[in-house]
Amino acid sequence: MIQFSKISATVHYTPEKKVTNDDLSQIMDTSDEWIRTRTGIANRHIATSENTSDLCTKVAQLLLEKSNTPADKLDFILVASMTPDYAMPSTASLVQGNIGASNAFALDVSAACSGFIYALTLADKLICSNAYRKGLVIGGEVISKILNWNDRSTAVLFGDGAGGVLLTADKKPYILAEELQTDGTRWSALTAGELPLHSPYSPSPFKEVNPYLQMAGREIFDFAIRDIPKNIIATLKKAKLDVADVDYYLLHQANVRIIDKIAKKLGTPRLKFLTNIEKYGNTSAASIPILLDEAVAKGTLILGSGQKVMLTGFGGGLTWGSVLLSI
Ligand code: B82
Repeated sequence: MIQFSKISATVHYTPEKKVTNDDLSQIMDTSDEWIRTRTGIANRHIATSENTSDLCTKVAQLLLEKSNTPADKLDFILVASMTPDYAMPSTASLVQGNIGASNAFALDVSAACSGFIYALTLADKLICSNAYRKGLVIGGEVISKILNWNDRSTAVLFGDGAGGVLLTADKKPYILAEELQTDGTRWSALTAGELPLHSPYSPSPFKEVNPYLQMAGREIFDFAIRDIPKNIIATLKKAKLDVADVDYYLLHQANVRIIDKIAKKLGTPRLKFLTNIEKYGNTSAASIPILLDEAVAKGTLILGSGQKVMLTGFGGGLTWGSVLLSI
């Protein structure tokens, strides 16, 4: 029997500590007005003791509880993150061990803010191959640990959090189309955590590297506005659907101005673009699953309703991509 994949549960989890723009203005030269008008951000959650695997483990446990799924029934766990606990083992391995998913293989997907979209596409293909039936796809980040807290141009933009979905096999397709893209020639516009050579056999002095997140703001802003509408159109074309056929657009929450401009370029009502950047800031790979779960919790999106939903991520790599759902 041919099988397809379906999102059967959504959850999210954020660390308890909330940090407002006013809180940040106490520790750096910034203001609520500056942050809000340029980005749409008012608040973010910052991890004080939990690492990325802790946030992702919480999401995994909540997904199992919500769907009444025993951990040993999972076939795979994919974690999308650019802020893993370790370079090795993967964050997904830590999650697999923590929840006792003894029959699941686990791996991380490294595609920055597009990570959840990349992981969801791979998970869909795993299930559509007929080899696997059930898996978790989680996006989780503790970006606060890679931020330069002395750089007000980046430190105010990001937040910590995690979100995820349970993907299960079904007779009919819920994922209608996917379109993933990468342009590795533009990688230097958005980077974090270079691991430099330092063996006795490499030339000294060793290269000095910036361990923190750095971004060429204008360059990536222009990338988002130019390349994302094209990607959305290409995804729709694959499903033989039009911009107007989509009920809701859930874009990576990088900056509210990016969302305004993409809505305008597509000629779609801005109301169709859900946002929660105000509450969470930019949570990278976690932004789309957090937004998705909040929309489901609010009743804006109803699992099993057939609403058409476009999920679109974009970020470091450069990577970008969309998944079109009949949710
Ligand atoms: S910005 O460069 O400072 N800017 C745009 C010109 C001010 C309005 C800026 C800010 Br502030 C916040 C986000 C971006 C941005 O373009 N972000 C991204 C673009 C593409 C892919 C990912 C991101 C991201 O931040 O995750 C620019």
